Amino acid sequence: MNRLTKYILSGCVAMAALPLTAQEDFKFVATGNPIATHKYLGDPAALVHDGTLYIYAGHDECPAPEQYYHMNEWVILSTKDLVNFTEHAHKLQAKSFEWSKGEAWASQAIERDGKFYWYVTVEHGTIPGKSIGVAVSDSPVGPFKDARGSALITNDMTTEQTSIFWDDIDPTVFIDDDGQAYISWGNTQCYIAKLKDNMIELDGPIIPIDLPRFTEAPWIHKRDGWYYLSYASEFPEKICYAMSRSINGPWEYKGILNEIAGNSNTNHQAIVEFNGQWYFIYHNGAINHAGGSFRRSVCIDKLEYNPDGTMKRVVMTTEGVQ
Ligand code: FUB
Repeated sequence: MNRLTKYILSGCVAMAALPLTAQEDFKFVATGNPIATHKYLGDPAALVHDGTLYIYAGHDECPAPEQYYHMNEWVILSTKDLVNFTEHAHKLQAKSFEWSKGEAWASQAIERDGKFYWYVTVEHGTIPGKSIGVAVSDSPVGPFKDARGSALITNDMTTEQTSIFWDDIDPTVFIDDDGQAYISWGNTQCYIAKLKDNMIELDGPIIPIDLPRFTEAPWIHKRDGWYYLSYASEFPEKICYAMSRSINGPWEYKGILNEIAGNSNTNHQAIVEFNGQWYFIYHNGAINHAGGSFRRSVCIDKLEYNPDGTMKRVVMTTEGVQ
C-alpha cells in the first residue's frame, strides 16, 4: 500500500487538500463547531487583546487509527468576529525548548507590559516527567522563543503530593487586579504559585489546591469579585468548577460546567470574555470520521452566568456561536 492510499484509508480524507505545515498565515471560515476542520487541534487556551480573540492550541498529529498523543507543536489562531479565522504562520515547537524531549501538551498565553508569555507543557529531556516552560514574544502571534533556557516547573519540584511523573502539566496563568500574577497547573493534584513580575520565575512556594475529583486542565478567571477555578474532572472528563472570593481560597465546589465532550476522553476548556459575551472554548473529537481522543477539534459555545455568579451548564452545539 503506498503512502497516499494509507493516508486516505486512515481517515484523513477531509484534511488531505489542506496545508500540513503552513509557513504563511492560513485563513478559514468557521461554519459551526468545530471551528477548524483543516487540522486537528486540542487544548485550546484563549487570550483577548486589542479586540482580537487569540486561541493557542496543540496540534494533534496522530495518524488514524493510532491512539496516542502525537503532538510536536502549538498553533495560534485569531479572529475578530468568531467567523473569520487566521491560523498564523509562526508555530511554537516543543523542541524549540532545547531542554525538552518534545510533546506539545496543553498551554496558555498571557500579556504583560506589552510582552506575551506562552506557558507550555513538554516532556523534560533530563528530569523524568512533564515540565512547564515559558516562551516570550513581542507579538501575540509570535515569533516566540524560550524565555528562560530552562524549565519553570519540573516534576522534582512537586513530589510531596503525588509521585506520578505527569502531574506538572496544563498551566493556566492569571494576573489579578493588583498586578500579582499566578500560575496554576496539575494532573491528579492541582497546584498554584505566584509568579514574579518578570513572569518567568516563581515567587514563593508551590501550594496544593484540593478540588473534588480533579483530573487536570485548571483555568482561572475572575468576574465581579468572584474567582473561578474550572478544571477537568474524572475520566472521560467533564469540566467542573469551584468559586472563591479570594485567589487563596477556600474554593467552594459548584458542580459540573460542561459534560463529557463528544467522542473525546478529554475536554480542556478556556473561559474568556470577548466583545461583551463570555465564551467557553474546548475540544471534542467530533470530526467524522477520524476524530477522537487523539485527533481533537476546537469548539466555541456561549457561557452564561446566574444572578448569584454561578455559571450555567454549557450547552455544547454544532451550530457554534457565529
Ligand atoms: O493534550 C495532551 C493532554 O490531554 C493535555 O495536556 C490535557 O489537558 C489533555 O487534554
